[in-house]
Amino acid sequence: MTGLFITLEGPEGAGKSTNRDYLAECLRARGVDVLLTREPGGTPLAEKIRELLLAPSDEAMCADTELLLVFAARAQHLATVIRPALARGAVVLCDRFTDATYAYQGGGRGLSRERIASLESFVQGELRPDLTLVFDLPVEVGLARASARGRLDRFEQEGRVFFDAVRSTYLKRADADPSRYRLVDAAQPLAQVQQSLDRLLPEILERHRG
Ligand code: T5A
Repeated sequence: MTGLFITLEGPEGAGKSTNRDYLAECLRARGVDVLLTREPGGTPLAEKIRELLLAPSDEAMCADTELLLVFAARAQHLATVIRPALARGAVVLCDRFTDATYAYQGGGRGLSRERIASLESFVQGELRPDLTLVFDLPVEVGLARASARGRLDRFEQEGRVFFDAVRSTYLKRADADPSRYRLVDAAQPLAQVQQSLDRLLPEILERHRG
């Protein structure tokens, strides 16, 4: 039995967590076994690494350190949460995964695609998401939503150039592989975003059955 691995991606404040919960509700209402998780994090140890990554600090974190921490958390998350859930046949809904590494450490920090790809193979082997929903919206709209929550984390304190690179990396990746990525216009009101997800449900259920 194998499950279905779905990741939700996009810039800050795109509505990934809100819509991950909505999608989970829709799937559970149809009797599907759903595991909700997130990155960085998803296990107690990986959540500690998340705290290191997100906390603003006086000591600047090197881009390579950031990259290795992201993949260290991912290795733990895959081994103890994601792979077991897929093995029992669940739909895994993961708020961010390796596309975020390409977008933030690649696009944002300027690390090479090859370096990220080699860690991706090392940590994940052949495992890639079956489906990736990219919630796209103008950078300023997402940042306004994220800042409305209060104190900004270490990534949210980055500047416009960083977030433009994050967004354009997501869009390029989605454009390059239409079989895996679905672009969702996340600037619309929430009810309309959720209607877009409703339209994706038959495909998700079909892929899970298939
Ligand atoms: N990171 C992560 C890396 O650098 N490399 C990696 O490999 C990985 C995995 C994680 C940070 O780590 C970085 C990227 C991130 O900076 P995070 O908290 O998981 O941080 O990610 P954020 O994007 O910061 O999470 P947010 O909570 O800000 O964004 P979401 O989840 O996209 O948005 P959500 O659902 O919390 O919504 C934000 C607000 O907007 C409202 C919601 O009600 C909420 O108040 N909202 C809407 N308002 C109007 N219209 C809509 N359509 C709305 N949708 C949501």
